[in-house]
Amino acid sequence: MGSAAAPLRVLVDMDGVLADFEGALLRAFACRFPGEPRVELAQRRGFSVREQYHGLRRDLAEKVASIYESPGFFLGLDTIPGAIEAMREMMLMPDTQVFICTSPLRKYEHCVLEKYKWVEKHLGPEFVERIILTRDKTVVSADLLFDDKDSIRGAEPNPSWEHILFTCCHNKHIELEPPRRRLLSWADDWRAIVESKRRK
Ligand code: U2P
Ligand code: MG
Repeated sequence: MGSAAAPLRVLVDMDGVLADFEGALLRAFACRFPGEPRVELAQRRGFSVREQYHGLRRDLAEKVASIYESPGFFLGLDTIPGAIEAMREMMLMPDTQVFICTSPLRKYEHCVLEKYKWVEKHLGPEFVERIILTRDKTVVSADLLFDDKDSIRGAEPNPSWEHILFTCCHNKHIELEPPRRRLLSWADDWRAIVESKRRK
């Protein structure tokens, strides 16, 4: 008896992968605190912007956090080049389930609503149906997770997905241990990564 291949499930992160969190943050910080030192995108290291600003000068941590906690910040993020086209194409691939998997800030007041609105604005209502909002991505089951965070930890020590590190200013200097893989941008061959996960 022939068995149909199970559909492939792909999780796509939001900030740093679909939405340009880092670019908007730097612009808004420079505008709101023009006299303060800032970290240019080429100097970004480590996932947490807050931590890097804390290292620069302790009180800058609160200042930079106040930017991404402000109303309008998440809704106003630009799209990452090629992201919208890639999501639309991925969604149309046969035997492929696409979900947006994103974590809300602990200070969730504006972030949660605005993440939903951003998805509706840039991708449309069919993608709003596909939002998974969680502080712990390890408990979500899938074949792939495209995410710019270099280390994704949570309650599940062995997540079902393969994490593909999406290159972003803060992670581009990290040398991955094999067999970990990167997607350099949406112009890179994400289709080949998706196809590589299909069960033969
Ligand atoms: O912290 C919750 C989520 O907000 C985004 N974030 C926050 C701080 C930071 O320095 N960088 C950053 O990207 C992330 O959202 P996601 O990538 O899951 O969409 C982070 O998980
Ligand atoms: Mg991210």
